[in-house]
Amino acid sequence: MLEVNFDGLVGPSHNYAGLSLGNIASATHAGATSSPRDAALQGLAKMRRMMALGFAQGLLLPHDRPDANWLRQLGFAGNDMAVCRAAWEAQPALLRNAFSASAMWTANAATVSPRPDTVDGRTHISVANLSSMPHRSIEAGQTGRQLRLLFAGLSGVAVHDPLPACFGDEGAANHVRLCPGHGQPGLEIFVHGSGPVNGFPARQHAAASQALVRRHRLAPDRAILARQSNDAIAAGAFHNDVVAVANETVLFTHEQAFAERESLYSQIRQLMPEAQIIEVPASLVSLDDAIRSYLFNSQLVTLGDGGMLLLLPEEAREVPSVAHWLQDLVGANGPIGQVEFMPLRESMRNGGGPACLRLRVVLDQGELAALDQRFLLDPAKCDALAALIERHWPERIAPEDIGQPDLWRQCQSARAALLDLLGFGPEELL
Ligand code: SUG
Repeated sequence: MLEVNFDGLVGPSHNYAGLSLGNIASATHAGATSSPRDAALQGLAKMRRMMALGFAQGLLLPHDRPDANWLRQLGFAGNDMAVCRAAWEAQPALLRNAFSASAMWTANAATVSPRPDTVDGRTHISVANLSSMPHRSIEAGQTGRQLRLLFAGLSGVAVHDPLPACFGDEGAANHVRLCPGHGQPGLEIFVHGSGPVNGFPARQHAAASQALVRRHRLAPDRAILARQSNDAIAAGAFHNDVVAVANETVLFTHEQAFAERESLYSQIRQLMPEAQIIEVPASLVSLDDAIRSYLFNSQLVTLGDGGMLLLLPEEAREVPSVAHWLQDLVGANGPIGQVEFMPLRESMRNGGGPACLRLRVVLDQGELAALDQRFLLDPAKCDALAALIERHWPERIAPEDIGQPDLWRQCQSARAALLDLLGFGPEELL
């Protein structure tokens, strides 16, 4: 079996509205001017790089923004433009939420338990409710529709509705899978926070993780619940994938990622003796440096020759402690033999690194062929997407632009052109 990444294509409304409490990059860049076109091209370049490395690559589509239906639920009436105008006049914050392109971070779209891990032999996928942040809570409906279309031809895949909103669930960003190989039974670690910590919310609730273990039909020896350390949340690790990442047998983590880490490590070693834990000590890379550089928000993948590559954001080599540590990592002759850096600055400024931008799904070749192929990429489709983005995506969005009807129209028509290019009917994803 193989692991396929589904990256979120950055939508035309990408902007810096400072909407995510506890996400330091989002707060730091609030009010800055964004470049949606660059953002989408940077994300697409990462997808192309993964394909060049030999991996199958898919995408999930930007959601309809501004989301006039959400504003209608809040009592604004009229056609889309009237609703947006009324919201902007009455409460601009509501329109900013309805305008967010946050669906690009597909690590938060859903949690995936591949079939080798489940008692019923089905792959279970739960759409995340993202209920901790208003702008992200809007995503679940359109995400669910895309995932249902994507997997419609696969009888062995169950796509579940989001959990009730009182149990905050942020998807795969708080889920770590260790396994001897993608197609072999693995060990799934569900990470939650308990908080708030220093005013920052714990976005993944323990009760949500427990519910996912049950509905995904994971046997007791295939699932562990782990708590994020309060230090990590306080330092800005609003999701566990900001301080840990795994691939096959390797867990790559910061020393301060987990509460009670020794007991977690011993549970992992007991249930999966092959596990290799690469822990970065706080004495060499502080939690602040880890979060600033997004060292752990990387894609860790196994290449054709069996060696592992860590695909990092460029920011990781700009932080001296991290750059030194990476040099030692590559020189150490351990499982991670190569590192590579990608420019993803636009997404990074909202707290989204390489790992945030992708949802991982384990499939076999037959299942890959049975997916809705419109969500899969090849080089020609990438070229066509790049040309479409150049033509339709706004070059920049300043905070005051968010109230402009011309921009709302441009975002709608850019997305319509995208759906048309990929062969989706206008109503199919709504
Ligand atoms: O949910 N940022 C996202 C970043 C998500 C990163 N995902 C993972 N770690 N997997 C968030 O905090 C900022 C939007 C704004 O402020 O305009 C935002 O939503």
